[in-house]
Amino acid sequence: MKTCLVTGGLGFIGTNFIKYIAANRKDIAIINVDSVTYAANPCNIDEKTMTGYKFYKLDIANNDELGNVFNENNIDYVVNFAAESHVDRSIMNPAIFVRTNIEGTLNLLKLSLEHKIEKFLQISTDEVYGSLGKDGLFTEMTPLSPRSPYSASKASADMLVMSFFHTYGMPVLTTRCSNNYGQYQFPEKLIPLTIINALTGKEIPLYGDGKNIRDWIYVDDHVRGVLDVLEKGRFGEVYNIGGRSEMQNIDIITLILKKLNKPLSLIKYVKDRAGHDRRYAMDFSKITKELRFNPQLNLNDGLDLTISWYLKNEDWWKKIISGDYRHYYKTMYEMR
Ligand code: NAD
Ligand code: TDX
Repeated sequence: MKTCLVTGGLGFIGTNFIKYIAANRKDIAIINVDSVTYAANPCNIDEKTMTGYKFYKLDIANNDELGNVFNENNIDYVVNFAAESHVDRSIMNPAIFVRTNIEGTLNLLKLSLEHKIEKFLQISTDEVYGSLGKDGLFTEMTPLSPRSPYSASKASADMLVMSFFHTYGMPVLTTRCSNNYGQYQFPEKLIPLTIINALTGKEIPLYGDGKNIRDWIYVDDHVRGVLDVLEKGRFGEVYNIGGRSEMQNIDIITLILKKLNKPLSLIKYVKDRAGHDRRYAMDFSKITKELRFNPQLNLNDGLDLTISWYLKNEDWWKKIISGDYRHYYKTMYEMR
């Protein structure tokens, strides 16, 4: 039996990772550390269905509190999902991104080193590579060139992680993934925002000319890739994970509206995001060759599953749009 400390396990991808482990790896017990920000949902995880599960509500940047978690448990693996994750918010308030994404990661690294954990996996993003033009793909060799406060904080964390490998010989791994979508995603991100606005008859703000491109991956595929890297990855290596599903924002919104049988007149072109990265696209041949990873779901089928989840789980998102965190559902366009 291994014990895995997952941070940010009440957020979108962390939730899906924990559920995947619970369903597929009876030999891994989960300790979930999450400070429960607006992006978390304590109802996501049903503790009764999980063997050996423990939850701690705390900030990963808090040395004493996180230190207690390491002292109280025999931790084998650390997987760091916890982050401030929304680019628009980083433009308005970068300081919290530095605190959680950089200082929090450093704290986690120091404690992991002190407690000689077996593996440390940092969950990073394609955004650390910057922005692509019409052609080309990001490889693991692409120089880091972050352009938003969010991606700068994630790139800094990645470099700290690598520094612990080179300086202290710590057993670290890094994954960098493209844009995720699927169940449990907070509706500040493009796909759930589009679905929920369409269902509630609200305008869908489309930034700039709407032709920015993202490479979409269904969250189940991402978490499978994360587990592959945790179990079989080589220390000190970075693994790109992508969906092989590039699409312009205007096209993805149009597709969702058509699937929901809603009018395209809901789309509202608005002022562009500052420093808006034009295109992300991943070369993930390394993880495919080394670990035999490939995404299984195409974008069309993944969107069908996602839409049907949001249709079936109205309670989940209605609590967000009308509850304590409703002001976070206001799009950044409405806030600026
Ligand atoms: P999310 O915003 O949905 O969830 C983040 C979680 O971290 C929340 O539960 C929040 O409460 C928790 N958290 C925030 N600050 C914390 C702190 N100081 N201490 C403890 N917990 C804290 O994010 P997500 O979309 O699930 O992303 C998870 C990770 O994956 C992030 O590191 C992100 O950079 C990375 N990533 C996300 C995407 C994507 O498309 N969403 C793509 C690639 C990489
Ligand atoms: O209202 C919107 N209108 C719009 O046109 C929103 C919220 C977004 N957009 C555009 C901006 C992007 O080009 O849609 C695209 C996707 O935007 P987001 O959902 O905000 O994601 P992005 O900025 O691409 O970053 C995401 O993927 C990489 C995650 O938020 C990051 O955590 C991850 O690292």
